[in-house]
Amino acid sequence: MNNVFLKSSVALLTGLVFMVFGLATGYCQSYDYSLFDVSAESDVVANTAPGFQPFSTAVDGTWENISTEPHLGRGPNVVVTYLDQIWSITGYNAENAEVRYWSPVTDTWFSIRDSEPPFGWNYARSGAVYGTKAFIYGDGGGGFTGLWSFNMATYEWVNESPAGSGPSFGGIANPAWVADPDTGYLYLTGGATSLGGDSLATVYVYNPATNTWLAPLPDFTTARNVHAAFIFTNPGSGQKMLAIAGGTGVGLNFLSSTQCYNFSAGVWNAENADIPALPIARAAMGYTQAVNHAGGQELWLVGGADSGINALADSLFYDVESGTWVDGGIYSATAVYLLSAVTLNNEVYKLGGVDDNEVITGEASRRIRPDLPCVNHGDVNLDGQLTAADAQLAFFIVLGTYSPSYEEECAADCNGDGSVTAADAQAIFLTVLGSGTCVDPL
Ligand SMILES: [Ca+2]
Ligand SMILES: [Ca+2]
Repeated sequence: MNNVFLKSSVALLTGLVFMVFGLATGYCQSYDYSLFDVSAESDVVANTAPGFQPFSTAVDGTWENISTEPHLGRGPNVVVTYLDQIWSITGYNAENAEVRYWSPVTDTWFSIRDSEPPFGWNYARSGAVYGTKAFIYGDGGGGFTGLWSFNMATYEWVNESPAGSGPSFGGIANPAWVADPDTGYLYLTGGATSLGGDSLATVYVYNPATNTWLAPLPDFTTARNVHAAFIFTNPGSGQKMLAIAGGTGVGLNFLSSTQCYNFSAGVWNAENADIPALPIARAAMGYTQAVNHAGGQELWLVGGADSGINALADSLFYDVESGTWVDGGIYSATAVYLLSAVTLNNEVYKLGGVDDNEVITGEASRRIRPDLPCVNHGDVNLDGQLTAADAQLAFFIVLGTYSPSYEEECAADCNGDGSVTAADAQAIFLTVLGSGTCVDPL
């Protein structure tokens, strides 16, 4: 790596978050695109931990670029999904603080005019969605304080005033938010008291349905920030778990440990007891969840930095069913940390971040699921039954108003000719009526 300054500076060795703080004063965004030609420098770390499953393009899929986010994106950044689109809500980019969204139908970014937050650009690194709102909490860098939401339906920013007792700090730097789709609760895990401040082991719980801070969870064992958080179900016990992974701890050491909170028992299990440690210590990564073709959960980590503060170009996921970390492949963009990852139509996306030269890059990519059997059965909504709803959904795919997953698209292609047309929708409807059939009957 060429980043002599990073590696030689004692001040910067005080850690990633302090380095981010440095961006506030010494950083300027460059539009010299030659700065982005650093692909040859992308660090690829061999994941060789025992039990680690190596990457195979044929089996595990490939990464491809999507359109670059306008204004070079953001890093750190808050990116969420809403209405079959990817939304870049806020984060660090002193040039432009507009909210943007990306459509998979046209591979196009759209900027929302006059959508800048009242506080402008900031260091928000994570957020969570409930309904139409993306929630973020004060960035710990003084950019803004307290709980804020952006309503993706009305384009309104609101400084929320929840009931209950929330964080004692007006801001928390670099936390990891995660939403529980079952309860709607949003969990604000870890982070630091400020940029460059002490790491936290706290978990605050927000109920967006009632706009209330609920009782916090017990602290986890190792305080950490710029980490990952997930909610998954343990396939053995059937118990719901809150998982945290990686990040930087007190003393700004990079962590490979994981820890899981058992909601049923109300306790944090021992570190690495439920999910084995990461193959390497990693911080400031993107994180998101997806499911495999059998419906098993995947907990994803994308990019980030290793303990030498080298940006990482790889990805990996914890396969909940098999209990192993699996290599997710090298994403097809500049290696970055302080990026975000999201899942849309069950494909994992990597958005934004900063490269080894601390330059933001709006580069974006997604991981294409591997070739699978394409089953043309007409059950487009995959509920096991063939009804008029399947024909309707096929029509929406034809009209471009619904962006299907791989399985859904295969299902909609009733005649199996490789594309979804009105003829397929009609054939599905006729099959429902008993006067037709798809090429792969249910
Ligand atoms: Ca169906
Ligand atoms: Ca067809």
